[in-house]
Amino acid sequence: MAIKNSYLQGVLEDVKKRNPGEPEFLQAVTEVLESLEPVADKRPDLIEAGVFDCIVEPERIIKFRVPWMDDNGKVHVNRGFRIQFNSAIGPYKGGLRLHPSVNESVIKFLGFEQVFKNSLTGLPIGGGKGGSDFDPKGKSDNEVMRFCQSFMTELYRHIGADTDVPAGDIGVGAREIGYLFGQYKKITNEYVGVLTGKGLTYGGSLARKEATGYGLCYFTNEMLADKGDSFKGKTVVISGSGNVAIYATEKATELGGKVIALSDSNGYIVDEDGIDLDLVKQIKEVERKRIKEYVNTKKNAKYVEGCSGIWSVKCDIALPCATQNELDEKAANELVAGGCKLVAEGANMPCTPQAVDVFRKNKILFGPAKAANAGGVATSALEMSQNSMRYGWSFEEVDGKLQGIMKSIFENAAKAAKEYGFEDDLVVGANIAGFLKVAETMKAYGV
Ligand code: NDP
Ligand code: 2IT
Repeated sequence: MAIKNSYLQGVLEDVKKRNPGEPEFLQAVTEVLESLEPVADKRPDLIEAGVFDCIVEPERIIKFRVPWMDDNGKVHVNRGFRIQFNSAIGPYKGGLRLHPSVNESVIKFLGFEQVFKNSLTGLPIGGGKGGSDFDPKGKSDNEVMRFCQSFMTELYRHIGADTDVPAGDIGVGAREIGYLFGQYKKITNEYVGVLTGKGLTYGGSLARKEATGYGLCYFTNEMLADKGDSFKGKTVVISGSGNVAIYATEKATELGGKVIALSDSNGYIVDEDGIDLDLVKQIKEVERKRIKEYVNTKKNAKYVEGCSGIWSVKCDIALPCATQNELDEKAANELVAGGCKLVAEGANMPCTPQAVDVFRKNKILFGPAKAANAGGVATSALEMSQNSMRYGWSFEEVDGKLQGIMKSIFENAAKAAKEYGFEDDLVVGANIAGFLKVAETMKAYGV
């Protein structure tokens, strides 16, 4: 889809000029602007108010040095980021990623996507993202603790329960959130909901750990139900084996699907009997080992080196839950050839634009990340609500709200797609529905 609207073409040209060498950010902006073309055509008032120009520029970029000492007394220096992208509809909200591939482009693309995703949840949260090029793999608990403490020693001055509320993402789970929250509390002498994904003994919400994976399956279930279908009897392939992949596997199985493959960045496992999730949790959550360990216990399963091959495994439903651009055109064609009927994104931007084109051409049902994986941040917003009330809901209450939120995200995205002449195109629908709430608010505030 090339942009024809000359105004939007100009906005995109400016973004390209201003952000050279940032391919992930440009990819995310291009996709959103392409799908906002019908809005730009219909709403000259938003153009006049400068909304399109403002929405592609982060409100604030914070970049800082993170020095820390390893167990041998050697000093290391990483780079930290927090990008406060848009606070029109609520405090900046979004995860922190710890991975060696983190740079400004990656955090900017994630922050930009977060603005629209958070709007889709219907809850009062703006968009932000942060992280560092620190690699937690192979580090001791003490090294991770020292890194997190150093990271928070700078970050604390920029965040706050009503200002900016970080959470987890790749490489950041309960352990890291614990160290980060402990340091925040120590520095500020305040016990407030400044992070989400917290442990259950210090203000965390029940069901937050499960929320992204569960939400992805609730969303997928809505896509299927809309076509008179369900998870029952479907074969499912899920990439990754982290937080999102594990709880997507749990819910897909509960809903009647059979998950037969999982991966990590080294390779993938196939278990035609259906993945033994207790074993995966033991390997990944408890022992923090590689997914290939699975075949040491499960002799009927196989392990294949290289993670991209997972998309050649025949399935009805594919849920990419690892990282950006992990599913390209070749992989999309393999999925189509294998009879796959639905792809929904648990990771952020896991499918390349060329892969999405393949799905469109072959009428594969496609659930974009902003809508399909919004359950995690939605439940983070529910954690913020509970912290403000100094109260906690039961697992069932939170899970019930999550189900309602995923259903309404699906309905709103489907409705917007239809209204703007792109029926069944949830990419266009999610982008338009997410954009409009933020755009109307930005217009209301004036320049
Ligand atoms: P985890 O760190 O728990 O797990 C990440 C998984 O993805 C691991 O299996 C990891 O393998 C794999 N992975 C990471 N980077 C790469 C890479 N470059 N190539 C191949 N595999 C890779 O992270 P999450 O499960 O939390 O996050 C997964 C995705 O979901 C991310 O895109 C994240 O942004 C998105 N997301 C997360 C939410 C959350 O609440 N946690 C909410 C919404 C979206 P390895 O161990 O080998 O690195
Ligand atoms: O990409 C995402 O939505 C997340 N990593 C979750 C963010 C959050 O604030 O819970």
